[in-house]
Amino acid sequence: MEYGPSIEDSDAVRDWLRGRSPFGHFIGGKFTRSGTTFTTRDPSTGEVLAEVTQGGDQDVAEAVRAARKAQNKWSGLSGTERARYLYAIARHIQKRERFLSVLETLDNGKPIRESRDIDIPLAARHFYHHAGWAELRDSEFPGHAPLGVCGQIIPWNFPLLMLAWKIAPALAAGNTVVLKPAEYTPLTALAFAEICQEVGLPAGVVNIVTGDGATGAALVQAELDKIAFTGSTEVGRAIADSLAGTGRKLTLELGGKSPFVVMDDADLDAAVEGVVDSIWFNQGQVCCAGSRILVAEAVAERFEALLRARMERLRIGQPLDKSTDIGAIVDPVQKDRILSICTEAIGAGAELIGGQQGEGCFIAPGYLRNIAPANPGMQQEIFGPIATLSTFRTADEAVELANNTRYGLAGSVWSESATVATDIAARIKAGVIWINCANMFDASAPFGGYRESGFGREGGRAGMLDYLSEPKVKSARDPAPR
Ligand code: TXE
Repeated sequence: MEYGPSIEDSDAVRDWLRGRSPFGHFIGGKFTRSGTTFTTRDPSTGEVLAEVTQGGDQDVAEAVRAARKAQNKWSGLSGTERARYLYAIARHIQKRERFLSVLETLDNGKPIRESRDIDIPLAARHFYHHAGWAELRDSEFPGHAPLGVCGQIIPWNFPLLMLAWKIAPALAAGNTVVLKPAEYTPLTALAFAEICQEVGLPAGVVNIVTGDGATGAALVQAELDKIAFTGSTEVGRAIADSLAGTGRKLTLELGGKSPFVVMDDADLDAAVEGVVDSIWFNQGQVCCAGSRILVAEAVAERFEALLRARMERLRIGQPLDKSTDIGAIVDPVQKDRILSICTEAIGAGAELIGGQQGEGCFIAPGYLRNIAPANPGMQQEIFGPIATLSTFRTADEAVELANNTRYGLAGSVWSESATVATDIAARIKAGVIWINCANMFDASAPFGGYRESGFGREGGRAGMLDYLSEPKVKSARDPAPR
């Protein structure tokens, strides 16, 4: 028997889509009638998958009202009762794992191995983890209260997983939510809405409004208690500006240009495999991708030869094929963005190895070499399967290059010496540093950035605090306990 989703499973998903398209929003526990719609496509073929409703101010207002109405009751449930819903959601995600991974791959273009082994299991894991926090809220965070109604705007690179990162902690803390998925990938969020119905989640606790940036902007302006945004630095900055002075809580998880530092004593085979996991995972459309490879000059030639050989063995192809390593870029607009940064980088003197553009939304993996620190390819987030490769001579130089960025989301260090690795790791300014591994996630490990990568944390205790109010301090005049 074959393990995991196969191409045949896509028939069941297509039937599901045909039965529901055009999709409405999910507000107050029900799907609304569809309105003006937009199309979502399979980027690997251009096939239309479904029509989805473009949310306007009215839809957003209705969703916020539904969330507001549900909030007191939800927050007033005991931790155990809230946890029971989160456990049920986690189990239902697992039950529909095959279906959700095929749906995610169709809508996003990512290889099925990744949706099956990473996106969907981690989404379930996030709900399991936060079910625990729901039970512990009152004992672990005495004096804190839920914030109220949270608006959540998510990107298209990990659609269901980013939804889980946002919704699970919000609900565990006792908030209700209005979430807007990205316009390229709204489908797993709508399947998730069905899961909310299946587990009998009280109406209005989770609301999903689909649409583009204008819908997101309408959500930011609505009567909310918090906005949690993951997306581009530009939009994050605009949101922060528009909320200035409103006193509303905001967390931003933005772009990155994370360093991947290979010291001269590193296990080079392992480091090359790390590059595959880091920049060629999800076609490089990963906020914490190790997109700047910095390698010690003494081993650079050997490392590059290994890297090139490994890169040439990666299989580009149909995302639903289980042997595919590199699937499709999410949309032609994103593909053009990637190519235009590469062209700029080449114009500024860099040499591109690999990175050929294919038909449709495909780009082969590649890297830019002979690239100066100020080259736009070194400074801008390419958000595609193209890394940069440069060398350093000393540890200090490695740290200086690693920190030569406006971002500060993640990084990784490769060395066989724990002393060397931890010393470098401590000096890199980033929210997460991995040693001898990359892109490792766990629901209990807080994730988030510094500088232009944003602020706030998702996951674990720190992530819970971002969905709770500041603690109420007991006044000195309170009577002493007897
Ligand atoms: O992002 P946008 P795009 C980076 C990456 C990528 C670039 C552009 O470099 O190439 O951003 O991608 C919603 N008010 N990242 O254009 O526009 C939008 O509908 C409120 C890194 O897709 O930021 C979607 O739901 N919301 C990133 C979400 O914001 C608005 C992941 C993200 O879209 C809005 C994605 C507005 N004015 C892109 N405009 C990461 N950190 O992982 C758009 N949106």
